[in-house]
Order: sequence, then structure tokens, then C-alpha cells
Amino acid sequence: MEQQTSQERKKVIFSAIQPSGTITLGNYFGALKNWVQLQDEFNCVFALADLHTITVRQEPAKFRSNIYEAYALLLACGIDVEKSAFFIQSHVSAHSQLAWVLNCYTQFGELSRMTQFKDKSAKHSDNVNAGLFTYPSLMAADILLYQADMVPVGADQKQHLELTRNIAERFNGIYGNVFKAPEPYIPKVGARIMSLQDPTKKMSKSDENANSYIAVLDKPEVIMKKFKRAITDSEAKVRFGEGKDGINNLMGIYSSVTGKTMQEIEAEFDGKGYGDFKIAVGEAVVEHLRPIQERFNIYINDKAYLKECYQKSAEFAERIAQRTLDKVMKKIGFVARS
Ligand code: ATP
Ligand code: LTN
Repeated sequence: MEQQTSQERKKVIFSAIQPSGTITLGNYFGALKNWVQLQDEFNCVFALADLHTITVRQEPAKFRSNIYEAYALLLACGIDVEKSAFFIQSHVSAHSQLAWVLNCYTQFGELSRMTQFKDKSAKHSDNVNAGLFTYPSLMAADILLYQADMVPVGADQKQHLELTRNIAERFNGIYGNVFKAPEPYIPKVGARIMSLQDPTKKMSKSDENANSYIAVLDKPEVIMKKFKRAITDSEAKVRFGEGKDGINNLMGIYSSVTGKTMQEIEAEFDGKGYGDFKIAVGEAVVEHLRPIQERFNIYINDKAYLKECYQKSAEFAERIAQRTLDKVMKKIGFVARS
């Protein structure tokens, strides 16, 4: 990322993804594909949100390999550390520090209303820990440290972004202009890819049923098999409409891959059954993912290169983050050590 004077300041983009499992087509179309495209136009800062991931219990060896896998996969998708910063959240300690501060400016009632908290605490009822509850203030810290103008995410994160704005505005209301209040940036198509097994639920990498998601690293035959098993309806007509969640979702995926509109897709499959349609969707996805998988295989076997990339990015991110954190601490009234 280049340094620029304030006059020619490019807008700042921040986003992050958790290394909580294998990255899915939902993550790819809802978030990653956008990140890659934004790199030329904006100053982009991206992170692997590993601190967020431990809100759900992780097995250490698996967690570590998920972090490497996610890092290599994002490079393979086209995140370029020559253009953007792409670091590991736990490497920049300002995230944890600002999160604590923001916890003290976030209300219990606000956090209780977060639907992700309600969903995840129902799903992990044996481990409803305080981190799961305060997850959004850590996310607010991630974003506010970089004075981000825009945050590209899938539709499920909109509520967290609204809370981030509220926290920023509340803090600014007390201490003056410290934080930039960010805007969400949500794609029109692909913002919400649904589960292949229950198309009323979002596709999620932490779903226990592997048939419900397509992983970006799934082998071609696995992808084809999962699409063939996808839940549809009994009308047997490729048409976008109410009560057709499964087909709507497959059409959304096909549209994200091919760039075709819903009307074009309906015309293409006029008179054809769901079997043909599912094969076409599967093949289009396989071809789209093939070059990404090839690049991934190179990166994942080059740990030295991965390290070079995440260290360089963490150093860059740390400078910006520390500047914001210092300002916050001073405004609140803390005494500086030096
Ligand atoms: P988990 O299952 O652990 O909650 P997740 O698959 O929901 O993970 P996150 O790491 O929470 O993924 O999200 C990373 C990015 O992917 C976010 O921007 C989120 O909005 C987006 N995203 C996640 N799931 C989908 C989906 N089904 N459709 C579109 N975007 C998605
Ligand atoms: N909670 C996010 C991941 C995340 C994030 C962020 C996204 C952590 N910190 C900051 C955008 C900005 C999610 O996508 N589930």
C-alpha cells in the first residue's frame, strides 16, 4: 500500500474473515471476490480474524492448519500483498486492546440484540462465553483502528456494521472526531448464498453437514455430487420465484459465476429439468474454482512465502492501528508510558 497525502487520500477498505473452517462459496461470492476487485481502486486492509474464531472452541492443530489454509487460499483468490495489507489479526495487539476499550462503550442491551449472538449461542449452548457476546466490539475495533470508509461483507454482517457505526458515533460524541463511521458495502448478487441442504439458512463453513456447503477447495467430483444432492422443489421448472428457495439459490450461484441475469438463466434452461440445471451449475463452479485451487496448491506448500507476506502486512497494519489506539487512549485520559 502506498503512502499518500490527505488531499489524494484513497478511500480505505477494511474487511476480515474467520479461519473457522474451510472457506465456502458463500464466503467467496459474499466477500472475497469483492475484496479482490476493490484492491486497485482503494487502500485495502484485510485480516484473518483468528481472535474471533476462538469464541467457538477450536482444536489447536486443526485451528493452526485452518489459519494457514485460509491465508494461502485468499492469496490464491487474488489478494495481493503488493497492493493491500493482508495480516493475521492476533499479530497486531492493538485489536485486542481497542476491543477492551470499546467494550466499555457498548451496551449490554445492544449486544443482546445481535442475531449472530442469538444463533451461535443456540448452536453452542454448552459454551455461551463472554467472547461470543462481545464479538461485535472486537469487530468494531478491527474496523475503527484503520479509519475505514467502507467494509465489504455479506448481508449477514449488516447488523454488526450498524453497531460499529453506533459505537463510533457515541465515542466521537464524547471525545470529538476520533473515529470514521464506516459504510457497509454489500454485493447485489451473491450477498447471501444459502445452504444446499436447507436453503432458508445461509451457507456456513461451520455447518456440521458438509453437503450443505461447497468449499472453494472441494474436488470437482465432490462439487458435482453436492450440487446433484441439493434440495429443490417439485415444480421442476428453472424459474426464480417465491417458495423456490433451493432453485433461487442455485440460480444465484450460477449468476455469480457466469454473470448471466436471472432472465437469461430461465431462458437457457427453458424446457429442461433440474437434473440438467444442477449439472450446469456444478460444471460452471468447478471451472471457476480450478485456477484458484491450482494456485492454492503452490502457496500452501511455501510456508516461508506465507510468512513473508503476513509479517510484512502486520508491520504495515500495526503502524496505522497504533496511531489510532494512541489517540483513543489519550482522549480518554490514560497516561502515556513514554
Ligand atoms: P462461520 O460459519 O464460522 O460463522 P461464515 O461462513 O459465516 O463462518 P465468516 O468468516 O463469518 O463466515 O464470514 C466471512 C465473510 O463471508 C463475511 O463477509 C460474511 O458476510 C460472508 N459470508 C459468510 N457466509 C456467507 C453466505 N452464505 N453468503 C454470502 N456471504 C457470506
Ligand atoms: N465477523 C465477521 C468477520 C470479521 C469482520 C471484521 C468483517 C471480523 N472482523 C471486521 C468485517 C470487518 C464475519 O464476517 N463473520
